[in-house]
Amino acid sequence: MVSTLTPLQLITAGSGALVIAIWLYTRHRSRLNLPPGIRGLQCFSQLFNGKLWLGMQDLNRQHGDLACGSILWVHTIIIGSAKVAEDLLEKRSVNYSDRPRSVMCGELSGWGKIMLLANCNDWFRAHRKLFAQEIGSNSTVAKFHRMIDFETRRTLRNILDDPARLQAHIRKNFTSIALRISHGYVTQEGTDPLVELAQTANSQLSLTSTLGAHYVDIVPLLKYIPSWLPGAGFKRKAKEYAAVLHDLVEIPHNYVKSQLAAGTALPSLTSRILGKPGLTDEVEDNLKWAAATMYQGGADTANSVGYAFYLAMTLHPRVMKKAQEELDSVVGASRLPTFADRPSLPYMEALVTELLRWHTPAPLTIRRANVDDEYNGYFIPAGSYVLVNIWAILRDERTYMNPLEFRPERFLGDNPEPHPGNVCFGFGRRRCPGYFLGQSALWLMCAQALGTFDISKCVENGVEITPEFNLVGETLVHQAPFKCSIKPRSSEAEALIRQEFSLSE
Ligand code: HEM
Ligand SMILES: *[C@@H]1O[C@H](CO)[C@@H](O)[C@H](O)[C@H]1NC(C)=O
Ligand SMILES: *[C@@H]1O[C@H](CO)[C@@H](O)[C@H](O)[C@H]1NC(C)=O
Ligand SMILES: CC(=O)N[C@H]1CO[C@H](CO)[C@@H](O)[C@@H]1O
Repeated sequence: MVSTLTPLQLITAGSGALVIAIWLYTRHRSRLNLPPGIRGLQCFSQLFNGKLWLGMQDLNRQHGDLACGSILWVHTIIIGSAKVAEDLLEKRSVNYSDRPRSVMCGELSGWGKIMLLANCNDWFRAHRKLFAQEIGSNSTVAKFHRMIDFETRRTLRNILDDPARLQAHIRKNFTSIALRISHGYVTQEGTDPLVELAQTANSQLSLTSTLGAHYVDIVPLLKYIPSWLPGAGFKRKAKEYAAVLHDLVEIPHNYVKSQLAAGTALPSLTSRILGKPGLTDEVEDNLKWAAATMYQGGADTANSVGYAFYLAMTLHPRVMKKAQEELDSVVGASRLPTFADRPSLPYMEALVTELLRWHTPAPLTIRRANVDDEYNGYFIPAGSYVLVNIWAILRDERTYMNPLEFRPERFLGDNPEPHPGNVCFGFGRRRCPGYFLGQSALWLMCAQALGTFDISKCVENGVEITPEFNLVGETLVHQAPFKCSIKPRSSEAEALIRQEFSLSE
């Protein structure tokens, strides 16, 4: 029978079958119940009208905690509550732990080897494991307490001497802590080349990873166009970014190698693994990228919160005084608070907790749905982007009373509100691996700052300046630069900051 069909008939029959198959498939899909929401250009303009997290919050308010939208033509699921985020990203984490394909950042600029952008493969697991061994719990972080203390004092001294450069000092400090742990590198006084490098790399990461900012992320085939063509500027940019990333990975790694050869290496993640017998190229490559991730990842998030702390204190003198009263009664004025005081300072603890709720350095996290899934009767197609609005969850009136207020008391007493830690560091198997380190380092920085400084609004020409809460940036955000006054609380406090403190006991 078949042999009697002409080629034309065959083609006609074949395309007829294809049309039917597509029709059946789309009919099946459109019957599946997508979450409520909007799509197309309307969605795009709502989402990208200013700050992405604000547009997303509007969408969730209109359509519920599981809404759907699209970023250009990629189907996007938008999550606006901790419950839905936990149900999907934690309980079903096998299927929601990959990141979307990122051509500009991950492939062309080379960032795909950094844990933040890697998919959940062996490479990723090896990195998570290195992080977990090094800083994955309170007890592993405890061995760094003295170093954190040392570095924090250095920062306070710098802030005291030059308060106008507050943001730079804080950035330098957290980068210094991370570099000590990852590479045993002690930053120089003043401008340090590795701190500058991390800063440059981080701003490039933020630029390239912004959703929808590069056509090549939407049309991956564009990555093959030659770089000399007009319109291929992104390829030349990517090359420039890749060179910076190469330095970020290689320079500190080679530094440790030369220190090891000279017998002067300080203990660190890198020196520990490099010193092991039987090191393979594969392990070394893994180590190099994991250590760079630690130094780069630690640099920008914690310092963003540290800088916001000074804004919170400037705007909320009542909270600052209350924390200082607690410090004065528990620690006294003759020494700086240390980690040993932490359990006896509940108000200080609540203050840092509130800081993590009030200011989120990473307002969103983004994943990719690996497989078709269903949640509460709604269909989630494989390949969708899954965005969680961390920022909105932490200021949701259903969870936090008067969420815009900075009020540490919400975490004290018999009926405390939920700790933001389960949200602000992300979810499931991708939860921030700097969770313990970040919280410890922040706590000490806040406690020592309040032990020694009065932070207040600054007065210029007789006019008091009230700074504003204003997040700037895309994937990683910071408070916009603001002015405040930072003065030692007393000459005794100033002497404490200037006191010699040696790293060895
Ligand atoms: C207080 C400060 C910090 C906050 C609020 C924070 C927050 C976050 C968030 C929300 C994520 C995304 C998680 C997700 O996708 O669910 C993340 C990922 C990450 N953070 Fe942090 N972080 C902080 C400090 C740190 C520090 C100190 C380090 C490094 C030492 C670090 C390294 C990383 C890395 C490497 C990732 C990528 C993890 C992955 O994709 O699997 N973070 N962080
Ligand atoms: C993940 O997806 C697979 C394949 O669809 C499914 O069998 C499995 O139940 C899912 N796992 C979870 C935890 O949802
Ligand atoms: C880690 O230490 C902090 C501060 O002392 C404490 O609040 C927290 O519960 C500890 N976390 C774990 C998992 O032990
Ligand atoms: C730990 C550390 O490096 N502290 C730094 C904090 O910031 C100041 C100002 O940039 C640095 O000079 C300190 O060295």
